[in-house]
Amino acid sequence: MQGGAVQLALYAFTPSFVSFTSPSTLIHSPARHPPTSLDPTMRAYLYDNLDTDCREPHELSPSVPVSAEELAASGVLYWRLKDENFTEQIDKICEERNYKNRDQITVSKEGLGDQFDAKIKTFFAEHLHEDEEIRAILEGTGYFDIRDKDDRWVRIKVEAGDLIVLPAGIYHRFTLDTNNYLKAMRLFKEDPVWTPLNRPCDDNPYRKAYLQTVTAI
Ligand code: KMT
Repeated sequence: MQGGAVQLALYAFTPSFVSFTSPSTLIHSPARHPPTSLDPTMRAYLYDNLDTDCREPHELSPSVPVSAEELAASGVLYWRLKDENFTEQIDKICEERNYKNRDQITVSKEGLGDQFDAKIKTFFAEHLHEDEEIRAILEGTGYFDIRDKDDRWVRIKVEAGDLIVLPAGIYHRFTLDTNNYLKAMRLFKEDPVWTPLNRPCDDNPYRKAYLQTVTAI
């Protein structure tokens, strides 16, 4: 999976939403390295929209899988790095992409203590951030749900060894699965900005810029 890290390094993420470059363009551009995003073990699929426990898989039957390329068309990047030395790769990525800060979060009753219920609720409320959300999953499992370019919920299963980048301005949410445990490294270009802006915030400039990038694809 070395190519995954290389591709990540090649993909010139820009700190400013104004100069955001379409990830799908880069993924499909003539590459010195073959795209590695077609990881057959990746699990992303359309969400069934049933109003039951969000920690269940919520997969349609039959399932409607969503490929890494389709995710990239929504500006979402996903890598499975587990076959390599994960920590080394993360360090390299941080250096190459200028992610200056990082911390860790353990999303579990034990890890969040009194804040658990409130945090879980906040994470699962549909929201956006004015910055990228970059998460390397260190332990455990969970789900990121993102709105695709057609405003459908896509569920992405994450587990130890995964790295996911959600662009600024995308509506999304996060939940644990029924294992109730996930430990993640959060990576930041600058100081951490946590503010979730709950939907609707369609007039937000980062939202508008994001929509321009996905409609341009
Ligand atoms: C967020 O902002 O939605 C999160 O940080 C989710 C928890 S980290 C896996």
